[in-house]
Amino acid sequence: MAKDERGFLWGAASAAYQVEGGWQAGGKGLSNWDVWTNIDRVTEPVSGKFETGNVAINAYDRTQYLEDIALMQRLGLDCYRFSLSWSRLLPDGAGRINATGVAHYQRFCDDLIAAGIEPIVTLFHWDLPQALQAEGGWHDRRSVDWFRDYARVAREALGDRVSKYITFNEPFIDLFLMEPMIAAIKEGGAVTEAMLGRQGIALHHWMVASAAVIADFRAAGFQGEIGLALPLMPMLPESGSAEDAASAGRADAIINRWCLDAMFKGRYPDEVMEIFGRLDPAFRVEPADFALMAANRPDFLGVNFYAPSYIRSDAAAPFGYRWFDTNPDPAPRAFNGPVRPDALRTLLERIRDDYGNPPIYITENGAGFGPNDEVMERGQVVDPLRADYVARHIAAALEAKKNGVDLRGYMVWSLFDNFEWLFGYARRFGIVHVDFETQKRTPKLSFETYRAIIARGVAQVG
Ligand code: GCO
Repeated sequence: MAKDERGFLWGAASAAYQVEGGWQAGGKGLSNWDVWTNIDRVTEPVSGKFETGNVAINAYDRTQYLEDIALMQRLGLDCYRFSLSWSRLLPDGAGRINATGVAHYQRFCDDLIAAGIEPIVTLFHWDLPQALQAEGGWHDRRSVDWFRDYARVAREALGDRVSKYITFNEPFIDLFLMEPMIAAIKEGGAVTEAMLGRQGIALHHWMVASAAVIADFRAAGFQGEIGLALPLMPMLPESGSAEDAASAGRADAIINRWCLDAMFKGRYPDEVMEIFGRLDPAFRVEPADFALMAANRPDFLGVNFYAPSYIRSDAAAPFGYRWFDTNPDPAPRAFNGPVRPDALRTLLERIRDDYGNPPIYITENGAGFGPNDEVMERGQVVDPLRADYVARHIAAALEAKKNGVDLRGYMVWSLFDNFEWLFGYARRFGIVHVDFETQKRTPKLSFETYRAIIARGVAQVG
């Protein structure tokens, strides 16, 4: 039961590979990230260190996670978003079900529910069973069926414990940032436009698989809500030039509208069809694929928002623009970009206007800052920049809600410091500090800030 008077859900988000650890515990199979970190050592070139999610923050361990759930209760959370490790449920990717993995997630959900916290499950947050990766992963159209089978196993395992699912987390970031960077690290080269062109095929498979699973869930009588979580970034031209404006439009089509159009309009933007059709002849969209998407609109959109992105035209760069590394904004900068809560409000209002005002959960929002962003003071971790970031983004989101956006909840990224992918443990996003040597948790100032906001509820904005 939501504690907020209008049913608004206050939550926090995480992902299996970033928190669970227990990489070989309880019959779990290997995932692509287990291999990339332990064998290919992909964190070294980026973070300067060999780091893995083998232990992470030990969230697979029940003694540990019960302590963590107690912190969630103290914070006042209504919901906790986490992802399932596919290779924990199906160690070989398909076929044999691992009963220990099933029991783990059942018990974790039961423990959350007993604490009054609703589990929100992400089916795929980037860790694919290695057996499937070796078969070609998401580039193989069979991945649609692999994902459908896995999603069915997950749904049947969790039963009525879970009434909100997210099929995929952040198609664009995983497929266009992480995977190409990892390929470039392994091959010792740079990310090329041809590599990105090929990723379009994988993204198409995600969108088909998502629509297929939504159809499957409904056909099986699932009564809850099922959606996707997208990384949405307002694309701001770096200058007033016509080239930068055109590039920002193109970036918006690829990064934002591609998946939004798929979800809510059952098609892809013309620019996407043109660019990806040209880059790779294997990029094929069957008419039936669009029909499937159109017939299976998600129940909600999960918005992952960190920062807007500045776009600079550059004929030599993939798709003719650079992004992420350009930032003329005078606003302070967090790890993921300039701190611009106004851009969150504008984004939410744009979705309201362009996509028929769908129900929205903010499924991730948070900030990683540099090494000096938080200091230990008398046993407390003081992180004023993150506290301010969270408070201002919530205020902006509630402003949008007041302006008619159908906003149903807010989940902070993240409750705990954790394994930040290629950056290893060097980037901290938690509102709870984790000592990665001892696993000791220490709530930060931002935890207290968020706790006070939750206690006041949505009524705090008009
Ligand atoms: C994401 C990633 C998270 C990151 C977070 C901070 O969904 O973007 O899923 O796993 O940790 O975004 O960069």
